[in-house]
Order: sequence, then structure tokens, then C-alpha cells
Amino acid sequence: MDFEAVTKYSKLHAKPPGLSLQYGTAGFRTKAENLDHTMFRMGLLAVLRSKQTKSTIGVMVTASHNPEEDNGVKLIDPLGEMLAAAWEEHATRLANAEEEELQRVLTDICRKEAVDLLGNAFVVIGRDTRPSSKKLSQSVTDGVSVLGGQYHDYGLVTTPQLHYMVCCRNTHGNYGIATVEGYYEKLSNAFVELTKQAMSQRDGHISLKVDCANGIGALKLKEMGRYFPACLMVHIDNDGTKGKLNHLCGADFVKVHQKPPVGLEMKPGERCCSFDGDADRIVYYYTDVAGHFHLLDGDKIATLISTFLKELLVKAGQTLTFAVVQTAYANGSSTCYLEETMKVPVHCAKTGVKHLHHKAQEFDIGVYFEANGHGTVLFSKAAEQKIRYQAKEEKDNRKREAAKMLENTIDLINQTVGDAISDMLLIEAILVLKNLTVAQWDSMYTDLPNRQLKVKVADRRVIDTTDAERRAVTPPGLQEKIDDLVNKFQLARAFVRPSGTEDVVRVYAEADTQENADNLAHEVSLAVYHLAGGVGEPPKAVTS
Ligand code: NG1
Ligand code: ZN
Repeated sequence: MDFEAVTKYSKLHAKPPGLSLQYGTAGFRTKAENLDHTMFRMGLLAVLRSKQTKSTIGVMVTASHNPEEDNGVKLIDPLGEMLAAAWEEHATRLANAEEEELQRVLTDICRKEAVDLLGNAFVVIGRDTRPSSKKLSQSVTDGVSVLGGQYHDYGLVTTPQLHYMVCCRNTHGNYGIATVEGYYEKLSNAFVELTKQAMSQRDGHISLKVDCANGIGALKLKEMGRYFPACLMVHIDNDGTKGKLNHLCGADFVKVHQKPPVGLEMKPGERCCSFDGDADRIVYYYTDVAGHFHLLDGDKIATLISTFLKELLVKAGQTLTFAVVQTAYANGSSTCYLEETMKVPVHCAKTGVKHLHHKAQEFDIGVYFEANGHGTVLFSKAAEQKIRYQAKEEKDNRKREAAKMLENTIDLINQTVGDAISDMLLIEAILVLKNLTVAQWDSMYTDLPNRQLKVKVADRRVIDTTDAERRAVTPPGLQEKIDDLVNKFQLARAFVRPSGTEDVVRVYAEADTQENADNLAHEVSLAVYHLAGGVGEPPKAVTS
């Protein structure tokens, strides 16, 4: 390693003294002006990871649904998955090392991970549309170059597109062609194959409004429009020409506020959806004739997709293990519907996509979604082979057709990570195939009223949780207090956990009515404030 060059270039990407960041569930994320050194260093780290795995590694510059002034960076591992946990720790140490410690930290990582410094390194880089992203991604390439790594800069891409590229490159084209055109073609072809018979039997077209959060999703969806069949009419709103990124729009805004984004006009019954700022999350919604807003979040999406897959598996006569993975934030009604009506096993994982992803990998087919709309479906290698074989060789026409549909679903879904574009196309296909309106889909089950709040405390690490974050172990007395409060309400549930991306404690509550959910959430917030060292004014009652 040429330490002299590293030291020289590192000074050009100097770390703000005293600044300390953590590689959390979403990588590094903070104000863009504090990230230059982190970007350079993640370029260095990506080279080491690439040398160690002898594979292409991805670096995505984005802060997803966070405000435009923020930015962030995430590394992508060889099969398009999130960075391995041990390397998250290396990332944190490297980002926080003072200049004079840099050499020691790099040497230490190489020793611990047995990195062969003579090996080759290849890194692919992508970025979202934030004004700060271009310069920050150049700092990543500086880091890659100084350690002698090669790179390809994909420029403006969605987060899931970069995950797809990494997977394509490391599977030698097996997963798809590693270009945006390759991505568009793969998904569009699968969508056409999946829907063509159903579309030929009905009049009209599929029409949908998409709020792109004024982000990268708008650019990429526009580009992809050329590949869509004529029957698919996607109307793009919040395309970045007028509004600000993620401001009063996007999947996170719609989910958290449970109201429509600005900049999108909805007629009763019209199907609409919102992407987040880097297009790895999606939620659907509509208003009814009475003007009421209905949100179809990640739980409703998981339910629709798993119902569809389960029906196809039964038709094809395939006996594959199948499960849905959720987090504690999943609405209680969705879990109940999946387990009791659908008879699908449901597992609860800790918040953060990597936890859901790992759990879903335990099954032949694992559907995972966070309530906020991030999710996908994973098919094991063996399941994929069985399905592809049956789609070709099965003699029974009905079974073969079902297997073919499963095969097209495999090709339509981005298995590397949650992908708003891919999820949207799969949902649209399922609605056509099952001949469902958005209101019919919504009526599969009724969400329990719920409320999410945040509490500021001096140190959120005083809260430790267990049982997939559903119970608090510390501070003493907090869980008992929550249990007492929950017992005062009907159909109630509540939990608290420290956020991995913001300096707050998150509170979630659900109950039989909105008023009760709001009251429970408020009382639990007060318990957190009093028992976990709240700062500032005590939480105020919720006014819905
Ligand atoms: P934190 O801040 O740890 O709650 C949030 C989301 C996660 C996940 C990450 C990464 C909620 C309640 N939490 O995590 O689901 O998406 O951001 O972006 O929505
Ligand atoms: Zn995102």
C-alpha cells in the first residue's frame, strides 16, 4: 500500500476534527458538508473489500428519504447485498480515524481480513440527484484510485440499480446485463411476459400516478418509459423540475404523515404511489369517493405479493418453504391476516433491511417488507432451478403455466434489495392478473389505527431491546410501565427502540381507535421521557 500517497490525498479530504460518525443501518448519513473525508475513505475501504472478496464492490452516494442538505454513503457487497457486519465496524473506525491514525487503521483491517494487497480491485459507483452528490462521488473515486483500484462510475442511478449492477458483474451476466438498459429490458420483458395474456383479455390500459419525491426515481422511470408496453401508462409527478427533494412528498412523508404528497392530484379511486429519494421504497394510496385517504404500505404490499405467490405455488404443485418476514412496525392486522387467513408463517426481524434479508434467506421463498415500503422477495438457488425446470418441462398445462408465471416473477423482482420500480411493476402485474382495484386490494384486511412518535433523550443507547426490538430490557422499569399502559387499551401493542439513523427514541403504538393509539403513543413517550433521560420539554399530546 502506498501510504505516502494515501496520506497526501487524505489531506485533500481532511476530516473535520472531532467529528464522529457511525456506519448504521443505512450506512453513513449526516449533513453533506461533513462527509468529504468519509467518501474518500469509503473509496479506500471498497478497494480493500474488493481485493479480499476478489469481486466488484459498489459504493452508493445517497441519503435516501432524508432532507436535500444531507448525504450519505453505503457499500454494496458482491451479490448486491448490504455490507457484511464486520466491515461495518471497519467502516466506522476508518471514517473516525484522525489523519495520523489512518495508516494504522488501514493496516489493521488488512491484517484482520487477510486482504491480499497485490490482488485487483474493481469498484462501481452511483449517486442520487442531491446537489452535493457529484462532488462527493468524486471523492470516492479519489479514494479508489489512490489504492490502485479500477472503477466504473454509473453516475445518476437509483440505489437498487447499483445493487443490480454489482450482482450482474459478479455473476458474469447471469443475473442480467450490467447496464441501465439491461436493467430496463430485464424488468420490462418480465412484466410483459407476466401480463400479456391477462392484458389481451381485457380492454383498456393500466394507469398509475407516481410521486417520485423529486428524486432520481423520476429520471430513471422516465428513461424506462421507452421500454414499457403501450398498455402501461405511468404519470410521473414530483419529477424534480419544481419541488425540492423529499420535501412534503415521497414514500416516507406519505407513510409517516398518512396523507398524500403535495404536487399530485388524486381523483377518487385513482391508484397512486410514492417512491423515496433513492427509489428503494414504495407505498401506494388512493382516496375514496368520500374523500378519505387510504394508505397501502409495505405490509399491504407484502400481503398482496405473498397471496399471489402462494396461489401460484399451489397451482404449480410446488412444495417449497415459504415465509413472510416483517419488523415490529408491521401492523398487527397484517400479521394476523397472513398467519390466520393465509396460513403463511410470519417472522419478526430487527429493524433494518439487512436483518430482514438474512431471515428471508432461510426459506425457499422469503417475502420481506418493512412497513415503510422497503422490501423484496428472495428465491433460493434450488427454488429458482426447480421453477425454471418446471416452466420448461412440465407436461400438465395448468401447472406449467403457473410455473412460467413464477419464473417471470423471479425475473421481475430485484432480489438484491427493495426496489420501488421493480416492486411497482410486480404490484401492477398482480392487480391485472387478479383483476383487483386498489380499493379491493386495500380491503384484504383493515389496518389497526397506529401512531409513531419520536422522543429526544440525552443518550438513546440507554434503551436496550430484545425479542426483535419488541421489548425493552433497559432502563429498569420501562418495559413494566409500557405493559401497564398497553393493558389499559383494547387490541393494543406498543414498543420503543433507539433509532439507528436519527438521534431519537422511536415510539410505536397501535390500538382499536386512532384516539386510543394516539393516547397510548403519548403515554409511552412520557414514560420514555421520564425513565430514559428525556431532554427539552416533555412530549405533548398528539392532535390527529
Ligand atoms: P431507524 O431510524 O433505525 O428507525 C429507519 C427506518 C427503517 C429503515 C432505516 C434505513 C422506520 C421506523 N425506521 O430506521 O425501517 O428503513 O431507517 O433507512 O421506518
Ligand atoms: Zn431509500
